[in-house]
Amino acid sequence: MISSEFYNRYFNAILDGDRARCTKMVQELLDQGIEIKLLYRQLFEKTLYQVGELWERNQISVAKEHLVTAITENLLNLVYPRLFRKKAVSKKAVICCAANEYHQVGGKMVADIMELNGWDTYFLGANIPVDQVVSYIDEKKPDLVGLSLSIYFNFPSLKKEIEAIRAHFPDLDIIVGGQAFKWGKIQSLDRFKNLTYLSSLDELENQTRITDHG
Ligand code: B12
Repeated sequence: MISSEFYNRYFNAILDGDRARCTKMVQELLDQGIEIKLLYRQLFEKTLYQVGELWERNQISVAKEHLVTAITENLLNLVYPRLFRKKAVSKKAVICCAANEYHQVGGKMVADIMELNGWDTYFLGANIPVDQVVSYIDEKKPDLVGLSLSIYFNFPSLKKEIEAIRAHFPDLDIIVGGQAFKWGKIQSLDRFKNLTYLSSLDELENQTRITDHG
């Protein structure tokens, strides 16, 4: 649990653009052995959601919002050495955002949490053209594809992407998630088989944890 006092100090530092201070604070939490999921939800995600609200109300500039995101993406790299300590499960996942979707931090967290659970992940980032995703899947032959969507008006792109993946890989498991689903699963996805909407990193972990290492 991250205390509100710690959070407030961190939030002020990141709004102030103080990357060195934020790095020190996150390193402190990592040295104390904080659970990564908790760090992601209670520090990084909470900060970005709060920044989104401030931005929406015109209380911070676009420049500050960009800076906070850039610092957060940088801080995610501090977690990197912790990601590969788990026993491998011989499973591969390709994670990315739909075409025209530029919000990539959530997808990166998804890839990291799966990596922590032993998966080999390939995180392609934001705004990937559909044909590129399909050919990358063909190259890597993953066990699962994860698609992140933040903006509801990008839903047609997501659907197109799922249709293209399905056309080439009819049985491949697909998971979807992100803020575009905050009112729940989107009904028109029901027609796709082997497609699961996961509402949180906890659900992701439960679904993708492999107990049989054989
Ligand atoms: C940073 C940011 C941007 C950056 C993104 C840069 C980057 N490198 O990612 C930039 C500047 C590009 C951007 C652009 C826009 N943005 Co913006 N942005 C944000 C902000 C502040 C933070 C996003 C973020 O990283 N959140 C933190 C992550 C960790 O949260 P998350 O994505 O929800 O992910 C978590 C879960 O959802 C889940 N998850 C996510 N994906 C997946 C996938 C799977 C498979 C699973 C299992 C789980 C899962 O796991 C994560 C961890 O818990 C948000 C505010 C907010 N509430 O998030 C607005 C926000 C998302 N943006 C918004 C808007 C409106 C826009 C623009 C339309 C603005 C504009 N007029 O241009 C454009 C759209 C661009 C596009 N086409 O995509 C709105 C969206 C409203 C809506 N729901 O439609 C928000 C909510 C701001 C607001 N309060 O209004 N944005």
